[in-house]
Amino acid sequence: MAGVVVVGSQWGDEGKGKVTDYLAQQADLVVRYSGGNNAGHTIVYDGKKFALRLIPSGIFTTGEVVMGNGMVINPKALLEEIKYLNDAGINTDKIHISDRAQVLLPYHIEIDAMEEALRGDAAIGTTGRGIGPCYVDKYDRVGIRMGDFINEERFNKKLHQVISFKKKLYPDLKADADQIFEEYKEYAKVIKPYVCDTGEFLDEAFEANKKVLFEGAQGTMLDIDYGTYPYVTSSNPGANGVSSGASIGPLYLDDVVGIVKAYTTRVGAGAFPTELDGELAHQIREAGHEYGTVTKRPRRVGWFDAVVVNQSRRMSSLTGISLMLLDVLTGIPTLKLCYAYKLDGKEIHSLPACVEDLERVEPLYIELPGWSEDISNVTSFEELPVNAQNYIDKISELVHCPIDMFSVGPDRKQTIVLR
Ligand code: 2SA
Ligand code: MG
Repeated sequence: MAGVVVVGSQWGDEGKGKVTDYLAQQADLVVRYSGGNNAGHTIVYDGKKFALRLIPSGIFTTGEVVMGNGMVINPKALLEEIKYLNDAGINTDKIHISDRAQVLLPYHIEIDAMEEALRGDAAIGTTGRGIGPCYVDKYDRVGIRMGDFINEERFNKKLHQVISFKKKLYPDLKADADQIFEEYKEYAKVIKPYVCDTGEFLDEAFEANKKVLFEGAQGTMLDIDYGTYPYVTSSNPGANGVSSGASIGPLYLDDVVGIVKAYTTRVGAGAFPTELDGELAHQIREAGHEYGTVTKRPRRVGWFDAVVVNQSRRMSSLTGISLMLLDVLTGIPTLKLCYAYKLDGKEIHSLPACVEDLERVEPLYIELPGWSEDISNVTSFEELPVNAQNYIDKISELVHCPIDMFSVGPDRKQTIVLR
């Protein structure tokens, strides 16, 4: 392997942290290329559970990680996370932060809240971490990048410029440039040694035959271009985002592993064709601990949607799938898999572009018998009850992609590799 990508292939929270941690055992470097501290990656390391938001999960394994230019980085949150890791005895000296990454500052968080309130019924249900407004600044070319941030004079100048610009657009904005500068210039001093040209760093790593793992955040259905717009995040979380978000060419990538749950979840608003409610939804939510890592919001749950995962396969060139949380389905007598949608009397196999249409689709299901045996200790595909084997095989067939591994619990030992 040279470059391998791990991507969430539903709406996020598929268990990427766990798979990254597993695959990082064969890697030299782990790279994040999109998003910010809206992500919540849960990893069990040394018997302890850790939740990471910004720092790539590979920190536990390779120790050396990159935060790419495609990210939006809240300096305060980053330093809190570094402290959290150091307090647990994890070394963080080998974090490389792109000098081109956008710096997420308090006014982004303020604007995120203002805009969500203004949207009223059409609120997106953002994580409230300022992610969208920070990307807006990037594309509006008024963002402050890490390279500016660590130079006190430039940071001061750009911060004052952008805040006075923003106050003309948002007259109610309370952000105070002097106050932010005084607080954040201290964070910049601590962050400075980590900042470099990570594009060049990665190129050298590839030249030296290092193995590089790219860790996606969120999931492909939250992709700004091809997700369930406008109920999406503001970046490209799929493998389609790696090249731009890590500043490397697309030919470095050998494999793309799509992480999917054995069912579906979504947090925040937006259409969700296979959504369940009532007792079954409750049962899956509790068995799968389906609450947001960052915001603790209960996640919406539903049946496995092959239309969604197939679209993700297409967008990310998935070479294999890692099927997570299979154990959560134990005890459900009949399992449903959505293989297509019906819209205006026609069977369709991809998501319609307009959210209004996605809200109208009728999911078409096949039903498979479930299993009731405890599967949390199986160590091979063959040890699974035959109904669980059939369920996995059917998913592979419906999404046109081989299954690389499946998981039956949070521990590293509960990940079973098939190929
Ligand atoms: P934002 O804050 O602008 O990125 O929100 C836009 C939409 O993207 C969704 N989103 C997420 N969905 C699932 N998991 C995410 N990460 C956290 C987690 C979320 C949490 O791992 O649990 O703790 O609530 C994540 N981040 C963004 C979000 O719900 C909006 O629909
Ligand atoms: Mg998560």
